[in-house]
Order: sequence, then C-alpha cells, then structure tokens
Amino acid sequence: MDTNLIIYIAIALVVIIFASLLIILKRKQTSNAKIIVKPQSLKNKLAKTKNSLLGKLAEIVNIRGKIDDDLMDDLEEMLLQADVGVQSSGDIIENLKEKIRLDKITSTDDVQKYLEEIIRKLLLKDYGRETDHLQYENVKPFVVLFTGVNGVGKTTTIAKLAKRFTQSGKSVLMVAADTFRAAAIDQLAIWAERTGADIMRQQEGSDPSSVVYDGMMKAVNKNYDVVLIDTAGRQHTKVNLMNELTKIKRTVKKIMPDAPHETLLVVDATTGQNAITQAELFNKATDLSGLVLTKLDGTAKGGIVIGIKHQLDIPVKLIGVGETYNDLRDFDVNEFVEAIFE
Ligand SMILES: Nc1nc2c(ncn2[C@@H]2O[C@H](COP(=O)(O)OP(=O)(O)O)[C@@H](O)[C@H]2O)c(=O)[nH]1
Ligand SMILES: [Mg+2]
Repeated sequence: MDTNLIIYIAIALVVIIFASLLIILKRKQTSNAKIIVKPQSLKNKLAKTKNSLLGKLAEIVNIRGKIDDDLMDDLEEMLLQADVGVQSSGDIIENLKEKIRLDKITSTDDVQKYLEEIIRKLLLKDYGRETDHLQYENVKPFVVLFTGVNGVGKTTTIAKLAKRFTQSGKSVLMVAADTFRAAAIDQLAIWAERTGADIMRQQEGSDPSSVVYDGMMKAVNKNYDVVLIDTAGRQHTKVNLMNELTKIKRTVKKIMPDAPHETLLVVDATTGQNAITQAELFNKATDLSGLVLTKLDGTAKGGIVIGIKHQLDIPVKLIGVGETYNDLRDFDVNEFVEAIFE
C-alpha cells in the first residue's frame, strides 16, 4: 500500500515537472518571437496625426452632413488643430472651396478625397526637387552638420544616420562639438560604439571649433567616408550660438572648402509652431540645407510638416518616428499623405 502511494506520488511529480518544462519552453518560444519585430509601417507610427485628421474629418462630415460654410469652418479648425498653420490651413480650405465650386460637388463623401489631393499637390509642388532628399555625395569625407536647440533629437538622429551609413559599409566619424556637458560627449561616444562609428572628442568646455578641426583633419587623413558633427543646443535667441555655428562652418571649410555638404536643423514636431520659429531663426543665422522633423510618432500635430514646407523654403529631408534605428525615415510626400489619409 505504502509503495503504491510512493509510486503514485512519483508519477505525479514526473508529470508536473514535465508539464512545467513544456510551459517554460513554450513561453520562451513566444518571447523570442516577440523580439523579432518588423519595422512598423509609417501609418502606425503616425497614428495620432491620422486620428486627428482622418478621424476628425469623418466625425465632422457625419455631424454636418452637407457641404456648407459651417463644414468648411470645421475643416479649417481641424487643420489648425493638427498644426498645419494658419496660412496653410487657409490656403488649403480656399483651394477646397474652389474645387467644390468648379466640380459642382454636392456629396460630403468626396470631401476627404479632395482634401487629400489638395494637400498632396501642395506638398509635391514644394518637394519636387532631387535635393529634397538626403543624398550621399560621393566625396570623401561627406560632411553633415547638425544644429538645433536642446532636446530636439540631434544626437539620436546622428546615431540613426550613423547606423544607416555603417550598415552600408561606410566608415563614419562622429564629432562631439557639443562640449557644454560632459554627459553630451559621453552620450555620443556610447552611440558611436553601438553603431560601429568612431568619435572625435575633447574635454567638456573645450572650443567646439577646435574639436571640429581635429575631427576634419582625422577624417581627411584617415580617409573616412562620412563625418557627422553634433553641436550644442543653447537657445537660438543667443547671438553667441549663431556666432559659434559660423565659426564651426568656417573651420570645416578651412579643411574642405565645399563642406559641410548638408547643414541640417533638427526640430521637434511636438513643439508645433515653435518648430517653424526655430527654423526661421536658424536659417537666418546659417544656411540650412534641410530639416529633420523628429518625434512625429508621439504627436497628433504631424500637420506641422505641411505648414513647414508651405511657409518656409527648406525641405524636410528626414523624419524621426521613434527611438530605434529603423525610425529615421526619408521624407516621402506620397507615403506621408497616404499614412495620414488612408
Ligand atoms: N519618440 C521619439 N523620441 C525621440 C525621437 N528622436 C529623439 N527622441 C528622444 O528625444 C530625447 C532627446 O534626444 P537627444 O538626441 O538627446 O536630443 P539633443 O539634445 O538634440 O541631442 C531622447 O530621449 C530621444 O530618445 C523620435 O523620433 N521619436
Ligand atoms: Mg545632444
């Protein structure tokens, strides 16, 4: 009797252990599967903006039910709330009214299609040129200077871009010209290591132009393909920041007269119209070749893209839609419009 009981208990134990092992194994498999994530579509990344435009649009059309001035006012308000900007929103609605009049549209079903087409055309008109994308020029080294106020995402963008270049077999040198905080230099150094890039750095508080000089010399002597220069983001209202940018550029040109090949201003999409103000100020201080609009994933105000290009003559070359390497995308008008309207 006793031995039977022991046998039963032993069998039960074996079954329990076996079942537990199976469960653990299964869990492991599923968690591994979760690690391999495909880069999310732009549509997913821009979901908040999409909801603030397309979602609202459906709601407005539903409530109003017919094409009249009230509908137009609501649509304009919707554009303003998505940070398209006063002037651009006004222009878009004027265009829409004109279209409706000419095509004698009476059904609200067509409003979305027309609005989408007007915005697409407006952006395409502004983004027709080759130079509107960040293009690697076959010069050694290809030099990109990053500017922008604190916290907009300069260092993160440099890391993402470095990864893009090193992945395609290019040698990258990062230059830590944001010398205000030791932490900023260290942050860049960590990214250099992670992305397989090298870094030129000096001590905290050293002259940014001196780091840039050393970096450019090293890049030329060691035949680097790409140089990415990180700068400090003190307030744009300070004249000395602007003087510093001028000095940095002069230093770059001393070593390579036609560099930097790109001078990018990084702006944070979540700051709305403030991003436009920053772009205007920086563009006055230094010739910008393009903008990087970051954090579009975290905002319902992605309409800022439309306002920026309509109001300024600086192309948005790259957009940041998250914190991983895959989240730096080339800005593509059709992809963008589809992501927010379809
Ligand atoms: N969600 C999101 N966060 C971003 C993006 N770009 C940068 N960030 C975050 O913004 C913060 C500031 O970035 P950082 O590169 O240090 O800004 P910097 O001061 O301009 O160099 C960090 O926490 C980044 O992870 C983006 O496209 N999306
Ligand atoms: Mg930084």
